[in-house]
Amino acid sequence: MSETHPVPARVSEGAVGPVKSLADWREVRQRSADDPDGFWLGVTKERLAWATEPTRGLDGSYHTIMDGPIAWFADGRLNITVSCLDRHAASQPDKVAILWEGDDPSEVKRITYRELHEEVSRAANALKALGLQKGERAIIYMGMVPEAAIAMLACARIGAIHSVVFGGFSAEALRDRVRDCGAEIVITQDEGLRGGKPIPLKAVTDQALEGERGVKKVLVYRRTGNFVGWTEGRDVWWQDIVPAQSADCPATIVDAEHPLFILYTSGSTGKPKGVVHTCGGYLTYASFTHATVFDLRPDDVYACVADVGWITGHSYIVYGPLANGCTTLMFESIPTHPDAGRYWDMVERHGITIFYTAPTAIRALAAKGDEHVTRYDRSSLRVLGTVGEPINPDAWRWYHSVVGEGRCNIVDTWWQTETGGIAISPVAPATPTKPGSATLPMPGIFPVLMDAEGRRMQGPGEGRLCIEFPWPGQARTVWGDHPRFVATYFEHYPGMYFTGDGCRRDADGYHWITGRVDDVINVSGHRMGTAEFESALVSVEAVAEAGVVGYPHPIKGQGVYAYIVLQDGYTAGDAIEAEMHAACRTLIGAHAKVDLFQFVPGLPKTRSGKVMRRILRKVAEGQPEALGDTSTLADPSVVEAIVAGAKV
Ligand code: 7RM
Repeated sequence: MSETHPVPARVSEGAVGPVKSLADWREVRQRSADDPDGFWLGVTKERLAWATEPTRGLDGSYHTIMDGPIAWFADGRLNITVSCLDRHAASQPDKVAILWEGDDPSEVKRITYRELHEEVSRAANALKALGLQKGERAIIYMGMVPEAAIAMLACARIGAIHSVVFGGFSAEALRDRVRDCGAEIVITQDEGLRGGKPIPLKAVTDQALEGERGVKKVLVYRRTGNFVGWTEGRDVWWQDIVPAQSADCPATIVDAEHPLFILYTSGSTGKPKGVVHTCGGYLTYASFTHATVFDLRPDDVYACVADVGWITGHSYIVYGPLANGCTTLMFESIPTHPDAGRYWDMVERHGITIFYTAPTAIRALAAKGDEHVTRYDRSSLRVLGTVGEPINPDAWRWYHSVVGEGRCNIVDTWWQTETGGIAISPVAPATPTKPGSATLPMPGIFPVLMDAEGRRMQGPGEGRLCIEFPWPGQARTVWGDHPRFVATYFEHYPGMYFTGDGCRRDADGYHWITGRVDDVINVSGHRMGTAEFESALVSVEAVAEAGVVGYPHPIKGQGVYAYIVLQDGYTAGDAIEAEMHAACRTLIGAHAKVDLFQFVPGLPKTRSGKVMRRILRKVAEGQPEALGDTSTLADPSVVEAIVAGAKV
């Protein structure tokens, strides 16, 4: 695999970002290695507006992390909305901050930095009026309306901590998160709108909050105007309270390490973790990586079509772009509404220069035919980004040659909710690319591959991806459970952060992410725990046991394969499958759908009763011949039945 694409001239010429060439990349990385404290202090003072500038870089280390979180810039004080709003409202008040495209392409809103600053201030005053205080939590359960970003920033303005819950999550999932973070308030909307279909956000919120006494207020943005249920004394219309507030809200200055947000993410247990990011370090890293990777230029029209419910939306729709004073697009709809040309229609209409999406969307659109792309003018594009899962070389080449006509660099950005921002990625004007490779680490990121014996690997090879040294954007803890944070990320390989991913490094030092090595599956870029599926499935009365694994899926990246053991007296069939689908939808959300069910007489277990997931995976991957050592199985006949009845 030596296919290498040089950086197109149009991308390298006129670069303005912190890293303009490969030589720059080497030099900046070297500085970040030689003096991490000095390097990041320099970056943050240059990029952010501090109320009190920090003099300290990193406090703590991975060796002391069990005693408490690391800290960056600990003696600095700031309010991150000053960096995102006030300074741009002063220096470029009429520049469009948020360019919003509604579900219907004719619905476009342009919110300038001056307007955004005012609207966030009003919303922040409204939150105060509703009783929300510094350090308290607000759940944001919304679709892709500008008010979702405004709500995030309004929380930050008053030092409150937000937790955005993706609008596809069910009432149960929402309730779990409300409880786990102890939210005082939920901010939602009457309904979302996607692909012409209403999403019942308020109705789900009502269901989630039934019997919950902790949530005092529900702030509801009216989007569709359809009828919704109402709890007097608790529910307040956004339109009734926000516009009436003063457009002046002094920013609450907080310590650098004050939490900015909690974002729940799936891991190998059934209970999602509330990953905590803090103000100073997170915004420094989001801003730096956004400017560096995309080589952000003053007149760029930047579009990341993710959802604010995921980390990509936090770092690369809201916080990074606004910190950098750029025009950021918010897209309410789906890539195929009204047809598969929607993205490229937007590129033409808005003159988008940087476009950032997920491999699953690229594959789905490639399958619809090139004419949906080629009928629009894409000459404004300079950088094309992808994130969320490994991109297969064919989809990469389609993105590069059909969408970008070879004129753009592709940035395959590897990162995680926990890393806060892009960690391994090409730098648009600097890095020659190879289809399918996330290429090289960002300044300040020091990846290490570990072999099966827990030894550090040198040179080319494949192993488990760890990162050796802290960086400002990384998660600090799991909300309410620091021991779990330590156990999940820092105990596998002492002295290192363990990512949960496998990775190959080639002779050029390029990184090729091979996927998760833990029990996390990645369906269309949505990260879900197999244990979450299993617990939903066994909630169905007929189901005795469930074993869930991922398998390769041509569009979604991974599909969900569920092995089901029924209770005695039940027979497999459509009725039970329908019940199981309903359980996943109710307990997790609409995006959690099992693709294949296989009814089996039992799960393959060791004599000590541990499910041998490797066997379930191999069969689902269509490689029953590669089962490996099955000598520790309690009942080998189970495996024969599984292989014989395989669905792939
Ligand atoms: C940003 C985000 C994280 C997991 C991560 C990987 C996978 C993300 C890439 C990728 C290969 C990429 N956060 N992943 N980006 N795999 N190449 N460019 O997705 O927390 O939701 O997921 O996603 O497995 O561990 S996330």
